[in-house]
Amino acid sequence: MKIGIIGLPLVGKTTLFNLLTSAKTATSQFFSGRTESNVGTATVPDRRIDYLASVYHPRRTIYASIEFTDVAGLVRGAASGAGVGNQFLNDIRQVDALVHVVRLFQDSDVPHVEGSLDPMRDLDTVDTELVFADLELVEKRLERIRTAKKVTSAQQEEKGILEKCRSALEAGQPLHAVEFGPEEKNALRPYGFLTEKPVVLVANLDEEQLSKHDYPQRADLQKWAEEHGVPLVEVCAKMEVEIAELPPEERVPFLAELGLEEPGVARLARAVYKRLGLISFFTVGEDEVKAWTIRAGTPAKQAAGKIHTDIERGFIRAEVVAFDDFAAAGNMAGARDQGKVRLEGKDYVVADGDIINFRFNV
Ligand SMILES: Nc1nc2c(ncn2[C@@H]2O[C@H](COP(=O)(O)OP(=O)(O)OP(=O)(O)O)[C@@H](O)[C@H]2O)c(=O)[nH]1
Ligand SMILES: [Mg+2]
Repeated sequence: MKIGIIGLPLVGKTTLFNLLTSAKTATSQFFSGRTESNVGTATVPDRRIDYLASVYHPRRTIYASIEFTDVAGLVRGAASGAGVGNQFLNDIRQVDALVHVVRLFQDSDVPHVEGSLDPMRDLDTVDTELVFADLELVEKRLERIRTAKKVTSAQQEEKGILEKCRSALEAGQPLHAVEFGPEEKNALRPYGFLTEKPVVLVANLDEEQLSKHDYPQRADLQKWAEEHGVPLVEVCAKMEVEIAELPPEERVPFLAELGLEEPGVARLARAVYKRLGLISFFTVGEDEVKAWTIRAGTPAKQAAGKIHTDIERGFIRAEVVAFDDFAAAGNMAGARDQGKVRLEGKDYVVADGDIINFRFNV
């Protein structure tokens, strides 16, 4: 899975990126003018995998992972060239979701691009720039069709869809708010329109705000998030980077002091999974304990295809035990004795936390 990190300049995007991917990319204290993107992989923490690894002592323990791309900051007017423009957005056209970082932290050493703290305004500024960026792409494509020597019937159809996009975007409407049929959706996919992508909102707080559970416009942000079906995750990126640099056994008490039960990456990953309708199932053994990411609602046979197409093709049955049942029994033999290991057929809908052994025939 791929995720792009967006927001105004100097809101803590790269700090969050470093936190998520354990990278050490330099952060900026002034407008840097840099436009290169940072790409890195985050491991998705999962206590269930920790537990399974403690039972099996496998040679390899493989957590789910997410690839993050951290881009430059978008400023008001970026579409007309302000700041460093918006061409860098092309680096995140193919991501599955966006993490939008808004600044809440107060720090007189770090200038705010708009001169004052106002997360609702900032949210809107960035969203507006995304609309402009998509509109630019639509117009470029329409222009290409208009100037083509010969317009194919496929292009004619595409033109209709693009015009529908254009009128929505011109009205300031993001594409996720437009009704598209399944075929239209397919036709739009290769473009990677940014306003079509699911969003997770990250409020980057300072320590004081986090410990007080309060910050400017909190209620407005929560209301906005709820109305838009967008998860809101509160982090203190800078503090959490510092905590992540401590030896593992010292991290928990520091997080607890901030009122956090687990690191930001775990909370963010959960929000992303939920927003995208993703779940995990596990495969276990002495060789490997591994988490697999699938869409909720995926049938067993198709889930097997995640592991290998041979397993999907030769699918016979799935031996399934729910993680909680496994943990209550302590091991597979115990779960079996308690009758918790089920045999499921190809249409069984895999549940989050299922431990699965696929039986197949090649
Ligand atoms: N006080 C405080 N400072 C922070 C926090 N998060 C980031 N910063 C600081 O803000 C500055 C900008 O952070 P970056 O992570 O580089 O921000 P950015 O959004 O990537 O900035 P651009 O790439 O220039 O758009 C750095 O000096 C960070 O140390 C925070 O939670 N609290
Ligand atoms: Mg940055």
